[in-house]
This record gives sequence, C-alpha cells and structure tokens, in this order.
Amino acid sequence: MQASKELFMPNERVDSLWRNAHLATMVDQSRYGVIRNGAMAVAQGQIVWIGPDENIPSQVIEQASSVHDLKQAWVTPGLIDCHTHLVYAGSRSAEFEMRLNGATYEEIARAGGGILNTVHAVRAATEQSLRQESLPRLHAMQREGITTVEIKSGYGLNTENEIKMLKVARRLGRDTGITVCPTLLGAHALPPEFKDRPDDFIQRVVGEMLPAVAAAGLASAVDAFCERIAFTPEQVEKVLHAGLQQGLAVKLHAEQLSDQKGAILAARYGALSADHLEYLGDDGVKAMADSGTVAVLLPGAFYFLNETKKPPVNSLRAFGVPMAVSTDCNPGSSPTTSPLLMMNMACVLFGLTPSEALAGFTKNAARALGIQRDAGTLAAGKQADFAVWDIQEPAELAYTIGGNPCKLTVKAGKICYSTTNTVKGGTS
Ligand code: DI6
Ligand code: FE
Repeated sequence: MQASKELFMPNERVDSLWRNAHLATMVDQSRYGVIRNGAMAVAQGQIVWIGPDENIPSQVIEQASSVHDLKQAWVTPGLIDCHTHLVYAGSRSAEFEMRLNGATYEEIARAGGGILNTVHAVRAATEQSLRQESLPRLHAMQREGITTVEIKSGYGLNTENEIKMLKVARRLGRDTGITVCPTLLGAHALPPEFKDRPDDFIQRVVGEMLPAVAAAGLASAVDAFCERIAFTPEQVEKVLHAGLQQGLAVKLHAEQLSDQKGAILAARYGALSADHLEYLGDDGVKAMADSGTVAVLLPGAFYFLNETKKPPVNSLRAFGVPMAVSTDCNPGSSPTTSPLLMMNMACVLFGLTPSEALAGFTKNAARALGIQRDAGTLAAGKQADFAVWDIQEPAELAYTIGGNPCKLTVKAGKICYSTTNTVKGGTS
C-alpha cells in the first residue's frame, strides 16, 4: 500500500480501473499474495494503485477514463513463458512414431534426425512462412494468459538462418503485442556441414554468429545445449564467455539427459537460469543457489520423452533456488503451447505445489529472464500485464488437465485477448 500511495499522484490521469476481482499478486508466493475483492488502477501501461476495492482513493475513481467490472474473476500477473523454441517449421510426428516403435530420442538424434530434422525445415523456410507457421503457437499462448515469452533460435545453425529465426521472433512480438525476449541458441546441435568438427563450429559461433547477432541487437541472451549429443562443457564455456563479452545474459540447457556439470558451469558465468535439470546433482544445486541462478523446469519434455529421472525439486527447495516452469515449446521434445498443462504436470510429475507452479510462470519466470523489475508480480510500479481467469481459487489453474478458463489477457494495460474478441494493439 505504501508504494501505491507514492505512485499515484492526485491529479494524475488514470487510464483504466479494474474492479471487483480477486488478485493473486504473487508478491507473497506461499499464499499467492492474495487480495480478495481487490482493484487495480493503470496509467501509461503501469499499475499505479493496487489494493482492496474498498480502499480505492476517491481521486482514482474520479480520474479513471474507463472502469472494468471483473465480476469476481481472479487476476494473476500475465504469464511468462521463459523457455521456448517456438519459431520452427515442420513437425516431427514421424519421430514420435519412431519412438513409439522403440527408437530413443538420442538414437534418432545420432542418426541425423531430431534437431537436425527441424534445421533442414527451417533453412528451407522463408521468413514469411516461418512467421506464418509460428504465429498460431503464440496466439495459442496468448489465449492462455501469456504476456511475455522467451524465444530461442537454434534451428538455423548458421549466421544467416539464426538471424532469420530471431527476426521472425521479433516480428511475432509486434504481431501479437506479446513481449518477446530473444535468445541466441547457436550451439544447439552440430550442423551437417561441420560433421566431426565440433570445435570448428564453436569457433564459428563465437567468431561470427554471436558478434553478428549482438551487433544487430537481435538477442538479449545466449544459450547452448550441454549434453552428450550436443556440446561438451569446454565447448559450451567458450560460447558463454563470448556471450558475456558481447553483453548478453547467459542461460543453459543443462543436465537434461545426463549430468555434465553444466549447471555448475552456468552458475560460474552468473547465468540467469539453468534449464531442464533432471540429472542435476547436489553440487549443481548448491552452485545455483550461490549464484542466484533460476532452475527452469520443463515437465513437457520430461513427459514427452518418457523420462523417469525427476529434477531434484526437494533439494532445489531446500537450497532456496527459485524454480520457474516453462513449456519448452518445440517440435521434438515438447510440442505444446499450454502453460496451464505445464503447471499441472509440474505439480503431478515433479511435486510442485500449485502456488509454486504459478510462481514458476510469473515471478520466477521473470527472474529467469532478468525482467523482474517490470514483470512477474502485480504491484504498484510494475507493468500492467495480467490475465483474468474464470476460476474459484487460484489452485484451479494447476488443477485442471486441459481446459482454459482465461477470459482476458492484458498487456501494458491494453486488452490483447478476450473471450469475445482479439484486438491487435488492444484497447484499454
Ligand atoms: N533440449 C530440448 O528438449 C530441446 N532442445 C534441447 O536442447 C529439443 C529440441 C528438439 O528436439 O527439437
Ligand atoms: Fe529447450
């Protein structure tokens, strides 16, 4: 309340006032930071006042250009999907069939399929067709309350095609009004033209791709796949080092299929997040706790690959490592666009509580992207990104399997999706 009073100036214009709602602010994670019968005032895209409806200052009501009655619906921060490979072409349903006939994900990858299968499709696609294929995925996310998404490159694997993917990612943000945080994942797999020459490829990533992408301002973070079927910790380290030198934040695909000590490496580079983490050991958990690195859990990939080893959630909790949850939306290991289904899986498969799962798509996801100053909770001074849900209690978001109670998605105070219309750019 203190902050609200400071932010709201008596003569200030209020663009919109949202009343008669229950707010899961996520400021206090254990109880969702609930304000029952709450209200929020928005000016210039920011929350300027938030609190119980009965305490709304009279000036706020007088100055409000528009008032929305939310009819006792629940409001959460706009959902943040902090790990996706949403820009891609084609499908990998044939590999899904192969896996169900006995092949493993690793075997398919070693035989030149897997990620490289999608690389061929992305290289063959135009910027326009890549955008057309990817846009419905982002719209689907918007319909489930997403207001911010991270999008990785990683299916181009050369400078020209990685740049093509990142340009499409940027364009999708403009198409939808969703904030896109772009990440260069140049070291995702070894492209065919560098077969048996991984060190030469890493040199290309570091010497050519990374500087070109950074110079064009097309990425805010760098990522790599540290794994037996991808790159060694030594190779990954070169990429992280070069990324930091170019002013990018660091993220890492670590310990997905085996314990390569990737999370320890990521922590050493002050990574925002280490992601997947099924095979993470206690040494990795401790390193992440010390560096403040967020653990991004990806239950969709765990489920879809029929993985049995779970990430060490109890240990992450015990060491106070913040946990984010994300879709990992990609054609090979997690073909989903549903944050709500991922919340359910994070609870049922990994043992997160429903409030941890929601924090994983809000507060902790913001931290995994380094945007916690502006996003991830509902509080005065934050961007007015929120979702409105037709539910009785916030735990329902993680409880339901499938289904979608999202009524409205609001970005910087503007409605960008509602159950009755989708407005590009939005109206307040
Ligand atoms: N791990 C994953 O689960 C995705 N990338 C990665 O490094 C899978 C990407 C794909 O199979 O297309
Ligand atoms: Fe991934």
